[in-house]
Amino acid sequence: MRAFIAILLALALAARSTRAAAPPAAKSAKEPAGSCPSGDGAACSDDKPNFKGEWYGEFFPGIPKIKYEGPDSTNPLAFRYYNADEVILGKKMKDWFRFSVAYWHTFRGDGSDPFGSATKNWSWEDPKLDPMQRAFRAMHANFEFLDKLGVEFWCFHDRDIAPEGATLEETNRNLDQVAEVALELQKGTPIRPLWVTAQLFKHPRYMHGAGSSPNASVFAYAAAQVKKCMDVAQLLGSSNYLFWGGREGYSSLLNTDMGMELDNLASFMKLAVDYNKRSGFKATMLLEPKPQEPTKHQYDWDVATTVSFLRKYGLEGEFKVNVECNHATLSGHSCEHELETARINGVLGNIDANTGDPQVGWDTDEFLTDPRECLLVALAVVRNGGLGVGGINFDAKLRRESTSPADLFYAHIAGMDGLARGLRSVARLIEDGRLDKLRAGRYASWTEKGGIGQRIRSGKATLEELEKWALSNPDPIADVASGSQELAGIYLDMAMR
Ligand code: XLS
Ligand code: NI
Ligand code: NI
Repeated sequence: MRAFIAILLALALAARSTRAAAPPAAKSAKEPAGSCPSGDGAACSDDKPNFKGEWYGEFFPGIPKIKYEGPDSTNPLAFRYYNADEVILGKKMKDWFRFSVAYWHTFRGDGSDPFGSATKNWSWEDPKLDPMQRAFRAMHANFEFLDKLGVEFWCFHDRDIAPEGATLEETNRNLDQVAEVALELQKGTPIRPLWVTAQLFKHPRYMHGAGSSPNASVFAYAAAQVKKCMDVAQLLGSSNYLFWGGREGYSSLLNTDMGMELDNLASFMKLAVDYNKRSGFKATMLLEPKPQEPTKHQYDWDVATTVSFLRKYGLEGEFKVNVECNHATLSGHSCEHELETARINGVLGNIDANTGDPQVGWDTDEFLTDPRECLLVALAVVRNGGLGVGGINFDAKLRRESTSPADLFYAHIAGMDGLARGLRSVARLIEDGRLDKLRAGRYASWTEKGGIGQRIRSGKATLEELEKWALSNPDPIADVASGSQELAGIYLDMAMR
């Protein structure tokens, strides 16, 4: 009877969640029966072994492991371009990208916005359960999702995985308990966190910032939170530790001592860098620039500003940057610009792959799927020789109106396929070679043997010498060639398929 009810529930859920595009429903009664959405966990308790008394069933019933089926596939629950183990430009696709799922958007995002409440009824967020039970369930859902999607990394804030308690001690205990579940679930799998970060922006204590707070006790509390978060990240084997300056910025300069706030923020970073070394964590430290939102001005405005901050405070070499495409456009740049700025400064460490909406002026965190943008992001990754221990995190969420569990799969498949398609285009572009040639050709006078360009680049030329050179040579106008930007565009277009 129990099993029968569970099957009915699963079927009802599968039907409700697949109205739009119909993924295959659970095939037989022998398969794990389903998602048991509403605290009726007991009904499913026979389906899979319990972990520490916690029930879990299948959160995505009817969704198979996502496979590569090639560009002609008409199955929306398959990859058309992403083929994890296929070697492109000397490296497996999965190693070029090191895709990662953002825990906060995918498992804790409820669709609420300033004008409306939650729209998603995820089975792991059953309101009848207490916050810790929900936290355990969400973690199980995460591992099922990663396994089915074929993704080996995930990113999280400490407060995404475990709720705050009444005291810091209790909060830390909550975090330890959920981390223990994650540790258990990752055993025997390649799944690890890509980066971990402390959420230093939601609680009202951080309303004026954390590391840049005008209040020293808030700084100290935030430092304690970072230490604990780094310990958890180390326990789970995260390769990177990230800072995004949620509220590190200001709303008005009238009441802000910007110099002091920046000095303090740098001390905050130094404490973390020091602990990273002493604790043996040895993660790659990342800083994620963003120009505004939630504050009017965020201190890590863009990559160039962030690099200048790091240099001013002697932190160069200690941090890389995490470029988020939607943040790039908010700062008035293209994602391509931010990636290139990071690359030429030797600090491109990770990418939060997402995009904004051309008509909406904030961080809408949409999945990046535009073929041209995807090509440019993939090109930046290839030019950088990969992302090392970094990767591509989907800091992106479903639209508020997308409420089916299957939508989480469609969104990630589209994001992964978009970049995979971009990478395939990059391979064609490089093989064709004409774009590289066009670009290099524009700088030929700098590399010409014995030419004035080489002399200048050697750093030995003087103004007097150059004056003499200019007086004894014809006007360079005869040498100034076309930039052929339109032709460059055609080469790019030809590679895009
Ligand atoms: C917000 C940021 C945030 C960071 C992690 O805009 O993108 O999600 O990636 O704190
Ligand atoms: Ni981000
Ligand atoms: Ni963002």
